Amino acid sequence: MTNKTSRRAFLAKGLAAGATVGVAGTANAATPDPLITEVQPWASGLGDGVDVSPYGLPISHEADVIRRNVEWLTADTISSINFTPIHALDGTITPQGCAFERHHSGAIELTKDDYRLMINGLVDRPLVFSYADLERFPRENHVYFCECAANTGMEWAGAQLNGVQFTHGMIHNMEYTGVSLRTILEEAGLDAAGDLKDKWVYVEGADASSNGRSIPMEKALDDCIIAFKANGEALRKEHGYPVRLVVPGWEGNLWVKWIRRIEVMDGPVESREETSKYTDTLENGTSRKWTWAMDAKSVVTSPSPQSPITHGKGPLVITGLAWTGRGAITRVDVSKDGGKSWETARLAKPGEKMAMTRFYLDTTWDGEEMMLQSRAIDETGYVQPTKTQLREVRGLNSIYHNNCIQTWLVNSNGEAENVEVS
Ligand SMILES: Nc1nc2c(c(=O)[nH]1)N[C@H]1C(S)=C(S)[C@@H](COP(=O)(O)O)O[C@H]1N2
Ligand SMILES: [Mo]
Repeated sequence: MTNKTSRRAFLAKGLAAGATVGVAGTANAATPDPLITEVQPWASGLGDGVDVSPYGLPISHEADVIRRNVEWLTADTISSINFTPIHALDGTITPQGCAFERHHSGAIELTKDDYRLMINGLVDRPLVFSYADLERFPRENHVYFCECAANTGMEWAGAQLNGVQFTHGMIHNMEYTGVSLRTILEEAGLDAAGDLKDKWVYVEGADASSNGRSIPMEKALDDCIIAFKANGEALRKEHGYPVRLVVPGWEGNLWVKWIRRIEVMDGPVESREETSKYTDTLENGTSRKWTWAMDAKSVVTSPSPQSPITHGKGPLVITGLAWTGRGAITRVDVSKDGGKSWETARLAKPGEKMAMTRFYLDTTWDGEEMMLQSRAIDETGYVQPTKTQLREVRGLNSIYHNNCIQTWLVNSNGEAENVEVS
């Protein structure tokens, strides 16, 4: 029996029995519901005309679906981070208005008129592009996730933050429109660079921090995008308006916002952002560097601490997100018993490269305690590790690149909390 037919059978049974199980659609038809039988205020007058809100905002009843920060994490909000409310979203596209922000020196305001993009170094023709110049090159559209390398970084030592927004919300997934970095590099000409195999590009932003990072030429020529639109509209100020770099599958720190300069070089710069930061210190005190790709990861977004079960026993939708920086997600498994047994979840769509995948487990809950976990598998065959497996390789000194399996303990009231099952 498929999930769909079993659910239909359940609903039919509920209706026949007079329905006390609390599923919408099973209300007793013998008791009049004033919401149906009485003329309501919203049907007794007229609604708003068009243009009451020339650019629409979420309805006030959804006012809690917002980015949030964790005050004690950083000294101030200028060099800080906030988190996407992934517990309250569905599908895979993150609306820009609630997509997490990470700034090293605050979000700057640049106009399209003031915008310049320089390309120099080992190129045939150093060039400067205005915003209008960029718009004249052939465009591409792609959906990609952007995950900060520090996502889940507070969970290394044990369960810490009580909500998936805070444990996993340093991620967003948007459709980008822009010009491929390859197009721009070829416009400047790469003959001067000679053999491209060991060449790099150094990219920096127009903000005070500059957030400079080195990227191997192979990646620069592969799939990076000089993006000026996200989800169909201009980038928001906080995401790099008017232009940012998109580096599919690689850590968010490389996605330089307000990008102002690209230098073709014969080696990496070893900037602050790729030495003292965004490296992973191992148990023996040495650090891994150039850990660019985000490994396969997944998390149950509901039920979760900020999204408890409120409807009682019966049909329950367990859902979450999976992603990998090494291609596409091929399978997600869900466990209700802390990883002892697993069921394969339903993917809303086949996994797409370097983009988020939504999964569902359509199930029945009888009020039993659950230790909910999810485990992602990607097209390389890589399986998302347990916390123990990750610690065996990485020790306890790391912050970045924590992709271990997350556990939510759901009690008989449907409330969930962050617990460690290693
Ligand atoms: N110019 C510039 N680019 C930047 C940053 C920055 O502070 N300045 N922060 C980086 C980091 S660490 C991350 S995780 C991503 C976050 O992108 P977002 O703010 O759009 O979510 O941008 C990256 N690009
Ligand atoms: Mo980041």
